[in-house]
Amino acid sequence: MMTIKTVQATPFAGQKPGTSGLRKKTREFMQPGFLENFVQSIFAAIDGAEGKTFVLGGDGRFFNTDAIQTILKMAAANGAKRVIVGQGGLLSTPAASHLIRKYAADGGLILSASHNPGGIDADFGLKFNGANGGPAPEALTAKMLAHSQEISEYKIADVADIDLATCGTQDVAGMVVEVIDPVADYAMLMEDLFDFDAIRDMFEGGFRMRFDAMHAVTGPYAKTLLETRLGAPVGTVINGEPSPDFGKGHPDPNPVWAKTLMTEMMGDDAPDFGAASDGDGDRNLIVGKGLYVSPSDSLAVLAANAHLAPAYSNGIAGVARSMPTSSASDRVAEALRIASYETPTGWKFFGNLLDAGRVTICGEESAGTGSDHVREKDGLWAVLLWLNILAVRKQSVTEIMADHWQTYGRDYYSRHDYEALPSELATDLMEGLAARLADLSGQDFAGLTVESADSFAYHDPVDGSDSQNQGLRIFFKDGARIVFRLSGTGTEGATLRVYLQRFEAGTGALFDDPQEALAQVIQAAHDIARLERLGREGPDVRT
Ligand code: G16
Repeated sequence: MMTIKTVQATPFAGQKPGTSGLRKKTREFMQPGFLENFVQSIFAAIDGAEGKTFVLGGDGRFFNTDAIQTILKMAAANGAKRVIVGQGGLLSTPAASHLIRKYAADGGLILSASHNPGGIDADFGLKFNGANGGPAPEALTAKMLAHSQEISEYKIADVADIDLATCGTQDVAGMVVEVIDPVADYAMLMEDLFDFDAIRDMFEGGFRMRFDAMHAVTGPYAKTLLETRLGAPVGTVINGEPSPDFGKGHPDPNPVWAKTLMTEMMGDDAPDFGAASDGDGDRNLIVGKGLYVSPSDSLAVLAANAHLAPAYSNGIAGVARSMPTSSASDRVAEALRIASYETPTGWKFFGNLLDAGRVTICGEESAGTGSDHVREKDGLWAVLLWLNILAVRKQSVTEIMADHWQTYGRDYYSRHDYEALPSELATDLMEGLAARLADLSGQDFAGLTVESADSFAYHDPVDGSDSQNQGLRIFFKDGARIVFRLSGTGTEGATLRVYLQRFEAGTGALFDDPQEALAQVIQAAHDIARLERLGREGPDVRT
């Protein structure tokens, strides 16, 4: 006879979801009651779990399966009807988004701290996605927080652990648990979107690719899609076994953390195309032979060429980018005479635009690109769209970039991150800068004259909601821009992000090193924010 236990709960401080769900140190998540309180708060925020269907899975990091067991038992105790869970507890974030939509679930719980390292001394995270497959909007995360602050009890079924290893259906305290192959539905979706025959022919013709799964969740997805279905040679996918600590690595697909791939791609015998994805499979890195493609440029190229893939052959409705992302995609939207939108950082802000059919493709400087096929950014989708474009255009990545920049001009772009700063110092710097914004116009820094400065606010044109204080923007007379913003995904102190951008016309120097091309803008950022106050030699990460 199964029992439903009602357990007394005391609120925890610090259950405020950030840019993408609740991210904390793993040990904090493992404290007795911490996960339980937040899960109960999610259920409360969506007016209960009774009779509902959820999708559940994570990126395989340390504590993933323990957390899944707890969530399944809590879903059962709260009266959920059915939970679809990835075999072994695995689901990439885009695959989870797809399953929510495909099986008309009421939502999904996704366990990941994305690109942050995994392990008992690293990071863990949990986010809730709604029935459209997208991350909970701010109004919903505010309800979760409110409930977490006044929680007095949670419910959990007192049952044995559920078998996650075998695909099939089980009954857990009256709730159906369906363990499914995490890859199958997603792979079918990708086959619908892209010209697999053209890509297969390209591989048959000797096209060489390297995909670094970074010991994270995309390994099984990439092997199935690239090696099994598209015929790329075995070994195309490296680091393809998900591991709880990502092989002790940092599963963040940027030139710093994907160093092995970058070194190979810059070498003499580099493959034609290189790519990587992050912990939960929603980010991507694109690199050609000897040429790194910045995420902002990748978004612009994908928007300009999407019509070459079957799913977008009738054109795209519009493009959205997060504010700190470069203006490269705006130029494409203008040329295509389609709408473009500028939203705050966070994929959740794209959901309404996608649902309303105002945009088809979205992207962010933080290495996320995606389309209306799901409501998350999607790493392998971006890689496959690139492959589809390469297969149709029969050109190298460098040729495609050269053509793109000659047509639209190049937005030289880089982001400098200062990580794990004392929170007070970072807040102080931002507040001080915010207070000086109004006086900056007309002032010169490193030879650049400020034209205007503001704190970015967003008015959602679909639901009318407003979001304030989304980053400090400084525009210069020659079209350069600097943005200062504090990250909302860190788990230690504060991370200051400095986003740097400068436009070069299509007739100018298009292949300079971005750090050199941006030297003046970088100096201006230092002078304006007096970055020497951080006491650092330089940024921890330059994208
Ligand atoms: C999340 C969000 C993205 C955001 C990124 C960085 O990505 O979904 O929209 O751009 O964090 O956010 P921040 O600058 O606040 O750290 P992910 O891949 O970590 O889920």
